[in-house]
Amino acid sequence: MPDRRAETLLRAMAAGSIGRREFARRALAIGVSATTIAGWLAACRPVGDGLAPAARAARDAAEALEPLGPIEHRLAIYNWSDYVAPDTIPNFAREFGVRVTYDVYESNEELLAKLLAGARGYDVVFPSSYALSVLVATGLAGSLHRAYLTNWGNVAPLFLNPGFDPGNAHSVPWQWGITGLAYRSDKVETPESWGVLQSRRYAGKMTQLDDGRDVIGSWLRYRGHSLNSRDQIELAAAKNDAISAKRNLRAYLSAPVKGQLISGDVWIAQLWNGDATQARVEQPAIQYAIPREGSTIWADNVVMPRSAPHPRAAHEFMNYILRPEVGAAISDFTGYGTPNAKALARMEHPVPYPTPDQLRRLEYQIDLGRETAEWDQLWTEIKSA
Ligand code: N2P
Repeated sequence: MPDRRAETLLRAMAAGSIGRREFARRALAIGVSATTIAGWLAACRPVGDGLAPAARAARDAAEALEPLGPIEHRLAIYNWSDYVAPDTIPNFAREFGVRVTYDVYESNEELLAKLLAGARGYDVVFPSSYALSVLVATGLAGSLHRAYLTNWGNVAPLFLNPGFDPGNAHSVPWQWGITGLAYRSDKVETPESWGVLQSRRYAGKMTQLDDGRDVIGSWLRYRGHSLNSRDQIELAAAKNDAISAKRNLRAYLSAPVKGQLISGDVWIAQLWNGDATQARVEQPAIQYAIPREGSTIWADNVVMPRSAPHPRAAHEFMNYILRPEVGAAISDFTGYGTPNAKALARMEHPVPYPTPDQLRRLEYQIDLGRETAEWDQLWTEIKSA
């Protein structure tokens, strides 16, 4: 259940005394996760900006028909760290005569906090599916003009029309990946199970992601449950497991753990597969395993905030990254999977889509609705234990 402050915010939104965006901004400020906010916004109709779905679809379609002006001379990008090839941006800047600024973040919460606080300067951002749901529900995601995305046909059908953005009205698929364990094969045996994090054997040399969904999800899978569980008993067990692993962990750390894996300060890290691949370039002993109990598969997206100051440049950028050779270079560098079928065919180190057998062990994180407040509470308790 939401705590008292969250309850007050929910009531205020339901009564109409604060808007959905203000609600999301304040909820994030008191520590409610993006997943939970997405769930609450979805549960509290009317959706989005107060418009009925049909009216919103009509507005989006009208917006999308309005032609954009000529390309602006600037583009402001806000992306996860280490999530683009080194030459992607300089090549775009040179070819299109655009000056690009590039800022980075480490989590969906960081991205949402910035946009919900009213930052208006960004032209393209890269939310995961549940963070995109928040941007759409709060009216912060701009509508895309498909007419300018002439390379749209390169997207593999599997990534089209996702449940979190019907018709891809607001998003272009960017990269997909998996959450598993990166490890130093010169220091430890292949970690076959999430249980390795609970063993004292490598105490102080292990990390988990700084991400409640991934941490609690790993411990749910460990006991054979769905990583989208809403079951009180399963969640309580996951919390206990997470806390018993915590005494062995050096930190909760996301992409920046790469440096510590390379230096040997960390031997086993819960990490996203592409970041592990990047680390392996510098330290060949770094390998990657999906624990036998299973894990997460996820997809991130390119989105233009509605307030983007340079919408034409944003569209040209999206169209540019959809080129086969550009998409291939991005995924060859990031180590992630490309949703671009034509790019996949050109990659030097393609990440194949998981086999049906692997897919049986992988789950997409779904929106947990109102129940995810419980998850936030658990994550707070784990972190402060
Ligand atoms: C960036 C990896 C981001 C993936 N280094 C998490 N969705």
